[in-house]
Amino acid sequence: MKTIYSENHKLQHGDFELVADGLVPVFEMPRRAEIIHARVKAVHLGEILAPKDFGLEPIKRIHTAPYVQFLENAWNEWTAAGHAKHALPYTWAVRQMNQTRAPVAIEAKLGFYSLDAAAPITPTTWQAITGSVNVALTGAEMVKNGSSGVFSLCRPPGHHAAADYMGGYCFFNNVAVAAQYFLDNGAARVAILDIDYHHGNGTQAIFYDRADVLLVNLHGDPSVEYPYFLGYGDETGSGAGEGFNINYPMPHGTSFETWNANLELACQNLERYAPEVLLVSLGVDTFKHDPISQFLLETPDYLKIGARIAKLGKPTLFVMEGGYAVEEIGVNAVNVLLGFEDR
Ligand code: SP5
Ligand code: ZN
Repeated sequence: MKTIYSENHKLQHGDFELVADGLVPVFEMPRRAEIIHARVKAVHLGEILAPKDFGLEPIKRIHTAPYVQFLENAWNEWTAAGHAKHALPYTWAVRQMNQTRAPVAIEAKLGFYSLDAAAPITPTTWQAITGSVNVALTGAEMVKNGSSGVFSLCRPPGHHAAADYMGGYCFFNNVAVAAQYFLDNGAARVAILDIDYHHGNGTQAIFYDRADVLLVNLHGDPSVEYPYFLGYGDETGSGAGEGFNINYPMPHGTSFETWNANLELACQNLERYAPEVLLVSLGVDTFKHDPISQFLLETPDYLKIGARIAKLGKPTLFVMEGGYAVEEIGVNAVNVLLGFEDR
């Protein structure tokens, strides 16, 4: 399997994120992608290619123009407003507040276009996030052209980002942009399987009323787990999209046995939908030693996951999402790919 990778991911390196305990050093760090990259090389997974530049048009098929412009200009506006440290939001437009009138002050825009304070904007965030989308799109183009499986080693991740907000370490929704790319280049039915520990709220929000993308999510129960406000089992899609969103929330402490039973149900739904192409939001924060997560999957389990996905028999684009047990992230993520290839 070929891997798409860009050194540009290193241009996203926040200092702090805001969690329940206050500001803590970022969990989503460059070393994550470097460890995965090293593992891809160590097991000779296949050729490693640099991404092509697809420009902003494919991004704007998913994200609103004001949001893209906000991200492009955020650092300059932030410094022009007299700030020097990395930009984090701290005021949000909740419920009865106006959620349609975009504010002018950069401090306000940060809150307007975010769901939390875990997506720090640094001087070089823009290059890193456009690079990450290009990694996904380059993999998508290769799958479109006939590859049976490609690994887009995206960083930063994307599945928490919606059409017009960032959060959860995500800025652009790489997997959603790639899914739309397939639809814009001849596919009629696309499926996304999201196996990151956290619910892919951004991907769900983007495709919720659409029937051309089946989204299946396996994740921690949102009543007790981030992103908290989306990801329940009764969220099944709306309008034309009714039935095309499937959630499998699971409690803290879920073992591989239980998780795998839900993967089996997820795969049966994918088989019924019969997509032309499958995208996998590949997070390995389901690992039992992940520092921010509460599932109990072990390293060999990831081989079995890859093998089950391969059984679907679809051209497959793997898009890297989360995983914060940094020293083990390479072996765990690449095990999914090795399992897919029956190695
Ligand atoms: C892409 C992805 O996996 N994003 C995850 C964002 C999770 N943000 C919430 C982090 C909560 C951290 N809780 C700290 C517990 C440390 N003991
Ligand atoms: Zn995650």
